[in-house]
Amino acid sequence: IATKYLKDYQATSYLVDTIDLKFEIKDTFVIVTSKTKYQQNGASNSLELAGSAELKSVIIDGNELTDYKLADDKLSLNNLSANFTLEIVTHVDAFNNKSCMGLYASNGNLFTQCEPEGFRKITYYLDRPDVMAKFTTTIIGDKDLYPVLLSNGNKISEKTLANNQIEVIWEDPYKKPSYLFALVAGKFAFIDDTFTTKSGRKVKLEVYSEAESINQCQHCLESLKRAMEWDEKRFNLEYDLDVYMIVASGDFNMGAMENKGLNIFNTKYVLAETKTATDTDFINVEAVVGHEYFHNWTGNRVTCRDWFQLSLKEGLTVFRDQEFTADLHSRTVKRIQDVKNLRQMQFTEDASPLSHPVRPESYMEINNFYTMTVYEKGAEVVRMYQTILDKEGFNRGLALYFERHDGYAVTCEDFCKAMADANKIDLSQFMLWYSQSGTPHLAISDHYNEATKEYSITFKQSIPNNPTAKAMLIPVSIGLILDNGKNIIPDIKNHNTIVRDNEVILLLNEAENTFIFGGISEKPTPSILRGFSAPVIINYAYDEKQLYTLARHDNDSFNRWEALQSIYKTEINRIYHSESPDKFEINQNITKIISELLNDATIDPALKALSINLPAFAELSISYPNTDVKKLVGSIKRLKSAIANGLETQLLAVYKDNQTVSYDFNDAGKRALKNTLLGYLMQGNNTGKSIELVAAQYKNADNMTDKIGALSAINDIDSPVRHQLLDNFAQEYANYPLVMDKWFSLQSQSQLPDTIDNVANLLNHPSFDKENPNKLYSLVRAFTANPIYFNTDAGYNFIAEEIIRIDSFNPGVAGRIANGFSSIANYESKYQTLVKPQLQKIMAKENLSRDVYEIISKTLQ
Ligand code: BAL
Ligand code: ZN
Repeated sequence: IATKYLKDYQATSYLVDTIDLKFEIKDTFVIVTSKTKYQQNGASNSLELAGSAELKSVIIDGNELTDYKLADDKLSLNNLSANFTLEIVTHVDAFNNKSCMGLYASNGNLFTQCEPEGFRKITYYLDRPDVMAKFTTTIIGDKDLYPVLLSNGNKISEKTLANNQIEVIWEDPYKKPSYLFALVAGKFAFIDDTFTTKSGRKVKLEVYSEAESINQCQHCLESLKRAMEWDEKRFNLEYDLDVYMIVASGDFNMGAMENKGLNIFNTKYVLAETKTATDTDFINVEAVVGHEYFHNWTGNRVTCRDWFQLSLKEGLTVFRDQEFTADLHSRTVKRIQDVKNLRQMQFTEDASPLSHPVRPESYMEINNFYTMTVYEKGAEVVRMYQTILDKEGFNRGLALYFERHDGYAVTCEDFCKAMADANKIDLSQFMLWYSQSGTPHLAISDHYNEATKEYSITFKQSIPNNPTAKAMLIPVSIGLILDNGKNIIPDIKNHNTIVRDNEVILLLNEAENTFIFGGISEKPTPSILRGFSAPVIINYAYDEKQLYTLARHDNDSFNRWEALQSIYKTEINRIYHSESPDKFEINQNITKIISELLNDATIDPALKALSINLPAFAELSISYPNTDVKKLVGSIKRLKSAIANGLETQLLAVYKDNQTVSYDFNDAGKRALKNTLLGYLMQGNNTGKSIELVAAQYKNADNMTDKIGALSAINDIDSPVRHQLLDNFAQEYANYPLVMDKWFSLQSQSQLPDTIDNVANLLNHPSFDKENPNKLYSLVRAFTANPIYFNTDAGYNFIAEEIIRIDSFNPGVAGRIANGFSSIANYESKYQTLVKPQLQKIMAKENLSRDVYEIISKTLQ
């Protein structure tokens, strides 16, 4: 299997002016006719087009060609003129396509997914992002089967033909690469509204879904309006077509897709109403609607030159959606959630055999690079520009980026250069964030000079799994705190620092940097990496007293949370290394500070919930070389039950105080706190009483958050109540596929001993669908995050068999599940011994996809 390299990039020998597509939907297949105008670009008069659909005819400037070369999914054309029109007819087997890539059917409706390389499954084309063209799309289908026919841009004609057929023509006035092409055909209901842009243009907004779920679409439509308004206010970016459409599909590999003017979404990120969606679902729908909308500028108007640059649009757009959520809800809560996610998913990826830079230098299958590193670390990289340049400077850079590159396919250098030029600074060292893989570590030491009243702090940067890495530009936001809890704004003596409002940012740029602060009356406690100003791991030997000072007095709310996390991590580490973890007596200062926190009326309940949440196994495991999986899971559990027993009365009282009367989304924080506390109480000794609480909460719940909260709390407890509630839930929501996904996920996460058998049996549950991506993610992929049961012979075998089964119809989903094997490299060697034959079995599968081959072969290395 060939590897593609960034260094080999070459422009194409021809470019495309226009492409006219015609889709004729027949009973068992779709006839696609593409008429493309090509124009020479350089000296070569040969052209290679990517494609894998059944090729029926090739016509160049009206003359049928018969001696074309078709091999390895490529159509080669030679001796071409400088300008010519190529007409290609293909037959697309859309109704049997289970890969959810290209043109495929889902529940009788037709959808496309072209990013990154799905367009080649439809016709033969220069299917790469640097070939941008104007698209016109004609769709012809049966009026009863396909009353709704949609594509990108504006609808320019609709008419009825003979034999009950309708024909609709769409024209997209903006040039775009093929990955942004979309088509939808079928029976849908829709809701609509309008949005008037800041320059007064009235835009039609439409959300489509199957009729039975259209009453769950209003939140999506409202979220779209909020996103449009926010992007105008925050970044001065306005929508550019007459209509914006979102269509929900129940079969979709990703979350959603930003096709120009016609977003296609996984139902998971469209449908949301209180009875069936949790508070988190509501926030996620809003965030994903925002994300796809924001792509209209960052991705569509300015796109990527090649797929190595994927983070150019994804990192930037994730940053934009994170800011959208932060501006609309709690900024601190959002930041903490994003950092938790980064640590659990991206830091682990970066510590695994699949570690790669934000801009990878090579790939076998680009589908494998829609990763946490490209998306989430990419977003952190964009955030650092803003941290260094401030909001105004960042906005100036972004404006220059659009001024220079609107309508073009560009690179990460172009983005960096726009930021640098707009602010007249040199950011060349910053580019290392795109090319160096691995999480940087900062070893930090400090010194206080009593005589001079100077405090100095030294940072040594390194990337442990990338020893040749060069020193990067790392912005470290810092504060100093005195023993009495006072936060001081220090007088800084170095040049490479930024002092802005109440913030001091140190710019690390060498293997070792020292910063000196004057006028400090006593040895302070440093509050380092405020707001998580860079995606790094810091190592500073805080003593216990310092951590409690930070947890109580740091002005930076993120670092108050972070100090508590460090307190928990220290304790978990002590338990892990103790003689008998089961009997370990925990430090009473922990229960004391949690008690204080819960009593503090000034702290918002959502933040309280996050503050008492212990760090997850995935996040901790990377700092335990040769992780003893069971011991680490047990150590976290031990801390949790000790807190539950130590504070039982108070936890119960706060649980009761945070009951909500009738559902209001604004009480989400209270629900988060209440459900976190219920989870704690269930881990305590008073199991009987806690089970009663769970049963009562489940019974009285008027919203999905509280139902799931109750089920999660009892999910690891072997009690008949657990079975009753799960059965009751399955009956009530049998007709709600997204809700059943939660039910499958819960069971795949359970720590009860029958979990593996149960998960395997659930594949045959009537609500399960062995070919549906959401179902496979909720049960099979979710199981790879169950540390105790996935990491067993039977667990590895189950996942390997599923990967082999799924790979034959949906390599994209199989590849995503295969990722679950990568973290094992950090565990005790017995796990590697167990998993190896399973990985070899996958490698031996006939016709193994590129997707799975690449992931498993790298994991095996
Ligand atoms: N472009 C793929 C889906 C997304 O990131 O929006
Ligand atoms: Zn995206």
